[in-house]
Amino acid sequence: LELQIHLREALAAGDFYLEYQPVVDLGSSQVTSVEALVRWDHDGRTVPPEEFIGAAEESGLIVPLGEWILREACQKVAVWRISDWDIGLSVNLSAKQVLSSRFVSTVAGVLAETGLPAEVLTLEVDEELLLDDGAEAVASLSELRGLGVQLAIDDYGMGYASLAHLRELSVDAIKIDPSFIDDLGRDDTVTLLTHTIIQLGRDLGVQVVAEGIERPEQLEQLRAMGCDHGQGFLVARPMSADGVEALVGGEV
Ligand code: G
Ligand code: G
Ligand code: MN
Ligand code: NA
Repeated sequence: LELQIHLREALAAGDFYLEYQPVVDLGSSQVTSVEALVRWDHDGRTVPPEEFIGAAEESGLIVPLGEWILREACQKVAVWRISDWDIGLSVNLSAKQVLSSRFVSTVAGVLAETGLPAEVLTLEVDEELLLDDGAEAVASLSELRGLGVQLAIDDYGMGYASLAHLRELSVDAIKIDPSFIDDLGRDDTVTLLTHTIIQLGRDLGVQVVAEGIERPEQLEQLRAMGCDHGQGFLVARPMSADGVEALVGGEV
């Protein structure tokens, strides 16, 4: 409960900030998009989202916090795009946000306000969201997709009935869970499953992003398997907006 009070105060005080993790095209090694990740410095340390997203969901604060995250990230990427940098943006959503009654109008409003084209924004949802409140969530997400927003399934492959989810919700991308990438080349079954997910994405015309790339062999293997995009500490860590600008240097 104390945490929830601190979170509310932090939002009011503007104490949250965003980092951006670059996502690269594995063919060209170019940065094609960034994933926005929320951060909170509190009591002299950076509190990981795992420690506060849950509390924000329970208290309902995730709705205004999520709106702040979306607006902040869209504003930043809209500025980059004005400088002629063709970059996409991914934002993570929690179920509570998607199920809030004003979710669709909030996203549409933020896009209109920031001038960010809908196609530039990818909303990431995990498979859990499609379980409990599936129908309602799918309706809202599909409405946004109708406006041109892209959808991605995050942490793909870890959910119950991962294949069925691709039938329930039309998506533009799947992000392979880091646990698969971690065992890539070490565990034959995992390697085969990863290859199968990449092939599935290709057959469905869905982009495939491998997450949690930490070792050069993983990168090589994913390239050889024809995986479209990659993300991970080996490629680039989550960093400040200034860090992203410095990384891509001349491009901006
Ligand atoms: O950035 P990091 O690895 O610490 O993220 C840990 C977890 O927190 C991940 O599951 C990630 O999706 C989640 N997360 C990070 N930023 C956000 C955010 O802006 N909104 C939501 N809902 N989850 C986030
Ligand atoms: O659940 P989601 O995929 O949104 O989680 C994103 C989080 O994963 C990021 O906040 C980031 O801190 C973390 N992350 C990104 N790349 C790597 C990596 O290569 N290794 C590990 N352990 N975590 C990573
Ligand atoms: Mn994510
Ligand atoms: Na996520």
